[in-house]
Amino acid sequence: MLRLYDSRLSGNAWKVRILLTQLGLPFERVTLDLAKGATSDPAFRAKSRFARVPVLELEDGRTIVESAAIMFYLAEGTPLLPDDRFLRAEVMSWLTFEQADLLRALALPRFYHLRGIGDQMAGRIADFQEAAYPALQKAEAWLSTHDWLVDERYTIADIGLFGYVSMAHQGGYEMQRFPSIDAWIARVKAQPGWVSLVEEAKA
Ligand SMILES: N[C@@H](CCC(=O)N[C@@H](CS)C(=O)NCC(=O)O)C(=O)O
Repeated sequence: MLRLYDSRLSGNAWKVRILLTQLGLPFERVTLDLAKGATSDPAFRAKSRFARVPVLELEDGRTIVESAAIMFYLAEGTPLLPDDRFLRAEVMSWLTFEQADLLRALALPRFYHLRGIGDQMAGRIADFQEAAYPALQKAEAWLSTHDWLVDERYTIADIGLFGYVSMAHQGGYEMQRFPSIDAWIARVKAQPGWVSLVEEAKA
C-alpha cells in the first residue's frame, strides 16, 4: 500500500492527502511530530533527501519528495492531470508559481501565529505580506475570468495553489481583498472527495 509521511498541520502534505482521497487510492498515513524534530531522524532522512514532509513511499519502497512531484506522479493518467503537453506545462507553471511566490510567505506567518509568536515576528510577517500580496493579486486576476487554473477544469494545479492560499487568513492576510480567490476556494472544497486539513473528531 502507498504510505504518506505527513504532519498534522502541513499544508503541503494536505495537498497530497486531498489528491489520494479524490483518486480513491488507499494509503497508510504516518503522521510525524515536527516539533519533536522527527524530520532529523536518520530513518526518515533516508526516505526524504530534503528532510521534509510530505514523502510518498511506494509499494516497492522507493520514495518521492516534494508535494508537486508527488502530485504529478499520482495524477498521471487521471483527469486531474491533462495529457496535452502544453496543458501539463500550464499545470507546472501554477505549481511552480505557488512554491516560488507564495508558499513560504503564506506558510511562515501562519506558523508564527499558530505558535503564538505572531507579535514577536510582526516585522517578518509584514515583509512576507508585502511580497505575497502582489502574487495573490495575480491569482485573483486569473480567477476573476476563469473558474479553474488550467483548461477550465479542476486539476492538481488547483490543489497545489489551494493548500496554503485557503489558510492564508491564519497568517493575518486580509483575504477579503480577493473575492475571486474566495469563490474558487469554495469550488475546490466542493469537489468530490475533498478532505479537511484536520479530520473532524469522531464521536
Ligand atoms: N516544497 C516542499 C515544502 C515542504 C515543507 O516545507 N515541509 C515542511 C512542513 S509543511 C517540513 O517538513 N518542514 C521540516 C520540519 O519542520 O522539520 C513541498 O511542497 O513538499
